[in-house]
Amino acid sequence: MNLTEKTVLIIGLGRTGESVARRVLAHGGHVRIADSHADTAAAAHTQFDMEIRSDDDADGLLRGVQLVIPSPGVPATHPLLREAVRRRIAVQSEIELAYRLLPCPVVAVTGTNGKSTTTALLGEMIRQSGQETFIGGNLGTPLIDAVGTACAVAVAEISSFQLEWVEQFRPQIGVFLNLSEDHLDRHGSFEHYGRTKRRLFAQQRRSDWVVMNRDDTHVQALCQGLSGRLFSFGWTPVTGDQSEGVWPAKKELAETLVLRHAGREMRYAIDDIQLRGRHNIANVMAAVSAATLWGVPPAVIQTVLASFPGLPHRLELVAKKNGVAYINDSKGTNIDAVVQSLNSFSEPVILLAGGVEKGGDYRPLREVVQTKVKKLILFGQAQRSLCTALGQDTETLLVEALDEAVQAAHRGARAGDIVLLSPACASFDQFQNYVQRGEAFRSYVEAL
Ligand code: UMA
Repeated sequence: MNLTEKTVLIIGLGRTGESVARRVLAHGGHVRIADSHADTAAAAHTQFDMEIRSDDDADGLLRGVQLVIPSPGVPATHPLLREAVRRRIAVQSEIELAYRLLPCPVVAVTGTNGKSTTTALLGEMIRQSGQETFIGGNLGTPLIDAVGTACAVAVAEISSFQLEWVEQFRPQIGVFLNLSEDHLDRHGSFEHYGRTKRRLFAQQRRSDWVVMNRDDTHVQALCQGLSGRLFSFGWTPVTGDQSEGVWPAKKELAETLVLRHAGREMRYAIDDIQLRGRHNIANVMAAVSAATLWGVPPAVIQTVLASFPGLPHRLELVAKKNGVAYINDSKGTNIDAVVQSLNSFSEPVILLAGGVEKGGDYRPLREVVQTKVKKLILFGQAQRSLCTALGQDTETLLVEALDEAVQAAHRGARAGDIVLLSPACASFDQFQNYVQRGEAFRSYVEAL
């Protein structure tokens, strides 16, 4: 892809926008930036010597532009994008541009939950096998930052937002973890959300791999008709002599993973992994599958499994005070993630939830709230709808903000309880992102 002397309009100057701008400039292109919060964006990027304009002057912004790169947070309904499409100006997501500029292959992970953990674990397995490995994407470091590095492979977490404007993006291995309701405010319907995720695999060829969750009926349906070869993971053994796949040797208390591939059967011990919960066993199966297909030696896979500490803001123990464990699961931003997190505990849970709604139905939380949650503390914009959906299922308290929620949880907790921040919502009413929310939780807990 030749960017020399091309004028590129970047919409949104966050992490992605800044990385794209630097890359376009490095390739000899001209950059124009539009942001709906131009002043805030400019203040956050003072080291960035470039004009940042408000996004309301479509004509002026699009004049002479050959390529538009929207940041992931910019919806396809954005007037600038609509106008760019009307004028037949090329629109590409950051991952599409990155893919076209990258000299190395991409391994990509998508799904509703578990993407970051699986990406980090898989990336670490490949890295420890001796290959220079970029690990990033939606995880935090934009994929385009891999361009210009010496990496031999890029392992990337890919969100549905990033898949809205892809054309040629083609991972050699694509992992499809699961699909449940999320981001309906952006995608409009569950069907559209699923179809958008499927775009990750659309350009794959017969030589590529689709690692898929065979227990997830949505994933199964969306994998029909793909060109890549299917390799599946799930809770029950694959049957038939020729069958390939991964499964745990014990169903509930999984202790070993069995992997069958290319006429060989391998076993991996998973008793001592530090990742908590059944959902993480599925993430581990996905990572082990993709690592095997990439050619990582079994001994390396086993070593990484035993030492991987998990990621911050995902069922992260931040403190234990008076026998009460305080767990930061700020990345639990949708309903299914909270169900999975609650199912990881046998102890009574005081659940802290709330924030900005994403258009999902909270009712699937009811059963697990009834059985696991001794007290529900709700904060932020979504507290009323959460209370309407779940308030009758357990003792419920409404507070304004997270700091009050932590203090109320502390007052109501007894030794042996879990205080869990797993909000089921986005963070943007009171925080910049889930990371800032998780850090705030940690500091409120430390101050108790
Ligand atoms: N902006 C506009 N107009 C809009 C929307 C945003 O101008 O309509 C501007 C904002 O004013 C701001 C900038 O765009 O200045 C922010 O861009 P962004 O929201 O795309 O955020 P980035 O900082 O570029 O971060 C993005 C991902 N954010 C989103 O998808 C919302 C990050 O994922 C990702 O880590 C990062 O790129 C690097 O790849 C976050 C996320 O919440 C963690 N992702 C969702 C999720 O995991 O559920 C998909």
